[in-house]
Amino acid sequence: VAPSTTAPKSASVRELADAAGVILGTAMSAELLDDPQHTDTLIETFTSITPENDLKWEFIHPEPDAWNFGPVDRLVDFAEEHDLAVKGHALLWHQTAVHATPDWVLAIDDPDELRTAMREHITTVMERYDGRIDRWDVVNEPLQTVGAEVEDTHFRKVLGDGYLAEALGMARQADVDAELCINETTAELIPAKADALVRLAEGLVADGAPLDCVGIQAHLFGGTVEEGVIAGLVERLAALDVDVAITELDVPVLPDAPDPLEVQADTYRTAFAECFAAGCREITLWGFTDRHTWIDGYLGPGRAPLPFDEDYRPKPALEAIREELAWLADDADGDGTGG
Ligand code: 9MR
Repeated sequence: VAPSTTAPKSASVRELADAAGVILGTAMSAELLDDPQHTDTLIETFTSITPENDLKWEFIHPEPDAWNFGPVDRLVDFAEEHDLAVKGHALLWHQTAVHATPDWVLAIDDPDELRTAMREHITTVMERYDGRIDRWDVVNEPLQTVGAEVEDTHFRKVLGDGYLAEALGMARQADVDAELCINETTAELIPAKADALVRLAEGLVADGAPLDCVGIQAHLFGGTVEEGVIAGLVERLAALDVDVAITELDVPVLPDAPDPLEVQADTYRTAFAECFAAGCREITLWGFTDRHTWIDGYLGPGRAPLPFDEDYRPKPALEAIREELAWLADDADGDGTGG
């Protein structure tokens, strides 16, 4: 759809994203579908959802013959009803600190058996949501969380470095139309990891693996992001001819700093401005209300990382997002002049 050149002054954030021709997404769990305050705000603000947890192997396929499709089915139905896109997160994710891959998979040491389990998992999930989930994190966090090496996951231990290309190939066979992504954390915080991510994507593309997109998660733990870092990373990845998106943005505040909400708004503004100027077509936030955020469990309460407060009231960060999208909608001809 060609973006319209002007958005009405009273436009919702969602309308502005549409007018700008970009995807504005949020993560959500199926259990929040029962909270109308949550769904009303979401529908008015976003154009896409990502299941926060319900699609992870551990949840959707906990035993070899047990499938738990209900929560994702509900999310996909909700999305369709409200004309939202859906991003699939994530087909493979193994990290020892996070139990996203079930033990029965981690117990498979035979390469052919593991390939069979991967193929069955990827194919069953992707075929079920064929045409309804248009882009997928095929592999989440292939690199070390803090470090710049390829993470030595169970899949890599058994199958070698080729497991990434193999997984992408299985996904392409399961759904030829879907966009296939890898998704990585802390690359915007650790320069050596940014280099490693670019090298990894470059290698996959050079080997002919079906890689269509790279996600930069952007959990901005420091509360700010150094100017130019997001633009630089997006440009380097986009130069490989893959789509680049911010996929899990949140910005915990530094509670003792002066004007924490203004600093947070500025950080959202920088992330939006740099990502879109450097060629992103999507920014997805990891939730949208401080009432429901993984950051409470990870960094402790009170870090309020999202653009709506605990009572779903818009914060300065939402205004910053609105202004960036309005500017982009006005600049829908893409000449960088705002008109
Ligand atoms: O927000 C998610 C949290 O509720 C889960 O407990 C956790 C483990 O499955 O995953 C969180 O989401 C992560 C995402 O899937 C991948 N990137 C990092 C996110 C924050 O940990």
